[in-house]
Amino acid sequence: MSNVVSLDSIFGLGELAPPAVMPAAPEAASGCSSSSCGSSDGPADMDPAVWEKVKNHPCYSEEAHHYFARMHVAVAPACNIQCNYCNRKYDCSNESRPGVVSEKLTPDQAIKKILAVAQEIPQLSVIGIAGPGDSLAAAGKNTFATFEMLQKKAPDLKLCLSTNGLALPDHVDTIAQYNIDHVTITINMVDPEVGAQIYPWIFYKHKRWTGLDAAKILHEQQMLGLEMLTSRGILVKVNSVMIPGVNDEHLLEVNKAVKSRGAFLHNIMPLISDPAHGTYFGLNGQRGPTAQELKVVQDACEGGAKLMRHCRQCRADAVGLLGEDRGEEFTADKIEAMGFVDYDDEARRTYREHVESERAGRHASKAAAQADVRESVGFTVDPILIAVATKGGERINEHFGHAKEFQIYEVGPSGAKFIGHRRVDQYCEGGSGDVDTLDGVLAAINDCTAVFVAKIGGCPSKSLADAGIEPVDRFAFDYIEESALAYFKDYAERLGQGVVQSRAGQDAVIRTGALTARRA
Ligand code: CLF
Ligand code: SF4
Repeated sequence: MSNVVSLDSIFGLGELAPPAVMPAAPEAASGCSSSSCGSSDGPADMDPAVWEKVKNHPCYSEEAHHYFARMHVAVAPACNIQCNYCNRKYDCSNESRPGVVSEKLTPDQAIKKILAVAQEIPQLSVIGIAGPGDSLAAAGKNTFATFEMLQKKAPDLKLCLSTNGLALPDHVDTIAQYNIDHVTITINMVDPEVGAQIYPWIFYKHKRWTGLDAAKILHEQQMLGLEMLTSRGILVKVNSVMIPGVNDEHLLEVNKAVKSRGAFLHNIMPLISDPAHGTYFGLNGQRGPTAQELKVVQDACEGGAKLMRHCRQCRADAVGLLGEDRGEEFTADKIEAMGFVDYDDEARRTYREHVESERAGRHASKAAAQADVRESVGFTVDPILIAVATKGGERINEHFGHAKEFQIYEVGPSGAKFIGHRRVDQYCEGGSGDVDTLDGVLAAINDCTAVFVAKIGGCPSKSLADAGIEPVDRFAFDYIEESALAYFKDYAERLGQGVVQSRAGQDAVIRTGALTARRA
């Protein structure tokens, strides 16, 4: 496979008409724009040094996740705590979906794999270590051995790690020493009473602790580790698993506590719970939240620590853009067959230059589209949700029947804001659609007013329309946010005429099954 660097060829944009001409930028934009909310902050909203660190990191910048890929290397098999949502036979739920066993790697194998993947995927910008256990258990030996080598072999790749935080204070100096600029801590509580319902035990200072004692130690270590990292200028993202009835309301307090200690982002993720995973929660009927329950908690946290809403809860050996997993292209035997791969960053550099120039133009066109809506619609119409079929590049460039996830945007007078994604099974396999699968898609986007696609057949179009969700293909291959705002303007007009109805109050199902999306 060659190293393709054009955005058009990477995202398959060239097969269709060029995007519509975007409106000119207004002379001045004010108020909350889509690029000034949450993790979608842009260069105008932050310190230039921080922007440099996050602009190509798909998890730390919502905008970057449309363009850049991450790769996890599963070098950390051990764990020092037990979470009630984890079954140790499977991957770490902190940064991955349980239920799929990883191919565990030694640091040497990991480096070989990273160099091979970096040559094949020019979008690759970040290497993360997120399990399958805890990256800092067992003294973080494999984690740091991998990063030490990687720093020398491929210095253009950002280093990122994820931890439950128990051992974090012991390793902050090493993290700083290896220039690991991005650290995720999973913090599900700041009250040990809540923690005791999530963690049956921890292993700390050569001893197993249970109950409130365990939760208290974990909490103190997490807070200390967070403070130590942020005081050194290391960007910290906090992941929280939302467990209805256990910590859902409590997450507001978590948000405040991590904000006051300097966390850069807060990522509230839905609990993945299924008896088939064999977890304590799964076996005891603990459910995960619905889409609207998750959104209510996330919305309540707005104004506190900035929220990340584009997490895909990826596997500990995930490879590719968020929302896709190209891991099967890079199994150990395939890497072996590729032979020795040397470091070469030319394709990645060229790709980053393309992205940089494309993104610069986008900020103005988004602001212009938003100003147009604000002027013509005002704040008289409530925001709506739309689902988008996309392969990346911030464009509507996926067919309805090929989508394995839909990106969800909230669109209104304040702009178009990415608020999440919904995994689905692919409706069309081998040229024909499956009715049962379509029911699953409808359930996943049931709170949306419209679904934006590059193309859609007559049959699913009718089912969507019957369910009250408008299929929209007139923006095929255009940019998402500008198209969403143009649609909202038209929707507001039709709503005023009584031609369409509001879908306020609908809820949708978050699918907890496997992420099996693969780039065709
Ligand atoms: Fe990996 Fe995590 Fe780094 Fe990202 S993932 S270690 S910060 S490079 Fe990203 Fe995946 Fe969500 Fe994690 S989408 S699970 S937040
Ligand atoms: Fe599982 Fe990760 Fe929790 Fe350890 S920290 S028990 S590996 S979810």
